[in-house]
Amino acid sequence: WCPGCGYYSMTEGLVNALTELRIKTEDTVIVSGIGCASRFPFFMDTYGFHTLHGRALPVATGVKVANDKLTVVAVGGDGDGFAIGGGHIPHAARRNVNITYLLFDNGIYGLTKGQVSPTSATGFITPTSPFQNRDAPLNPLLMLLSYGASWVGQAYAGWPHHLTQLIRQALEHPGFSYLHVLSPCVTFDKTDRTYQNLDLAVRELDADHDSSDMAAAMRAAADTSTPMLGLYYAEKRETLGQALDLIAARAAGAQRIKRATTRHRQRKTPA
Ligand SMILES: Cc1ncc(C[n+]2csc(CCOP(=O)(O)OP(=O)(O)O)c2C)c(N)n1
Ligand code: SF4
Repeated sequence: WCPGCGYYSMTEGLVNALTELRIKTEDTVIVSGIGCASRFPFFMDTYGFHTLHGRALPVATGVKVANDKLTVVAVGGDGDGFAIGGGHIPHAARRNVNITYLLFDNGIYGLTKGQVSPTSATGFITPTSPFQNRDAPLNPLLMLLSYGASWVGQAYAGWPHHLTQLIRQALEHPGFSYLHVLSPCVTFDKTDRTYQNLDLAVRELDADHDSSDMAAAMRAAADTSTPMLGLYYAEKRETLGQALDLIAARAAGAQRIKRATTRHRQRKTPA
């Protein structure tokens, strides 16, 4: 990673949060797609999986379903998550897979040297948009809220202590937790999402923000003029793991009834 990249704060934040929660390295799996974030699993002293571009979430879902005891963290950039991988987010969210997704939004494709991404600002000039980007950016927070994510928060790489606390809360949440992290790409964006600009733009969510109120969360997410940091929304509901356990128990019960009925019929049938 380039010196000053927001990814360093994220690594430190995740290490600190895992340490504070006493989650063992051997019980942790970091899953990445492709992009600068795909170095993440290599920089952590945990298990890791460097998957295909945009495919961190389905692989992370598989890891969690295979071993529910693991703490599974999917990591990726805005291109990985909202361009090529955009079809996976709604399903991980609505199924409430008990994993944490850390999305590092630098508003650019960093690894491939600075093209526009789905969250780039209109008017942004890059090698692929020399006459300014004309596309409107997506609103990831609003998308995640409407997809049914059970925990949605926003942090900033320039506020490392706040970031650590939000990562910790996201890890503690029993369900799909989505943390959107505003993170400057210091090498390929010298004009828009810089530390200088973000330092002036961001602020904390209002102290009286009610994170159980979906409408309030959506109103805050829709206000893109001032990116607000903190926990937007949280609810507790059945996770994918719990749903699968229930189905397995029902299937086992159905098998027992079927076997008992078959035995009963066999006993009653005259030889
Ligand atoms: C199937 C496929 N298509 C395209 C690419 C090229 N590619 C690699 S990373 C990337 C975008 C990365 O951007 P982002 O996810 O925002 O991460 P960043 O590098 O900015 O952290 C692209 C388009 C690829 N590796 N694989
Ligand atoms: S290219 Fe940008 S996002 Fe990638 S490591 Fe360098 S500063 Fe970070």
